[in-house]
Amino acid sequence: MDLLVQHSGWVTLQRIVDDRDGVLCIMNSAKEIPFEIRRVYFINNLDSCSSIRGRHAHRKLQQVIFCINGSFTLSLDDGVNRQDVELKRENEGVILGPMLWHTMHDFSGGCVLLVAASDFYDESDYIRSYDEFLTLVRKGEK
Ligand code: T46
Repeated sequence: MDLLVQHSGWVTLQRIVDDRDGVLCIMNSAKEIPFEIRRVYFINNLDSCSSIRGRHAHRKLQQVIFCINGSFTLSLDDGVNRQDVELKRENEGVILGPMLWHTMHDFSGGCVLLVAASDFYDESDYIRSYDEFLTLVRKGEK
């Protein structure tokens, strides 16, 4: 599926399957991941498929989000266009660039999210109000 929202795109990791059990995927900083990685975090133990995470945008942070087990739906909104993407392949990630409202939901059983981020955690980089997000997008368009 093409990603039509701004500040996004697909990242495909090399996936190695050999004559042993298991699948090996590799992410290289500033190669497949389009920035230097400063932080990696994961989200697991999602007990309810009706849980909702995200619902924010970042001012400057760049991230790539993967679903390394199970599946979930990623809703993207650049302030003009919206798109829902199902993440279910462990080697296919989605870029979450700055100023992209994102929401994660409809988690399958055993779903595990892995995120590579360009910087350390900084709450002041989060936009957690959708109204503020839209105001900032509209200001940026002028
Ligand atoms: C994002 C999506 C994809 C920290 O203290 N350090 C960290 O590195 C992170 C990621 C979170 N936190 C704290 C901040 C909150 O008190 O953990 C708590 C939960 O964070 P949040 O509500 O932002 O979690 P999600 O799942 O909604 O969002 C996370 C990332 O925080 C966010 O940057 O883009 O995953």
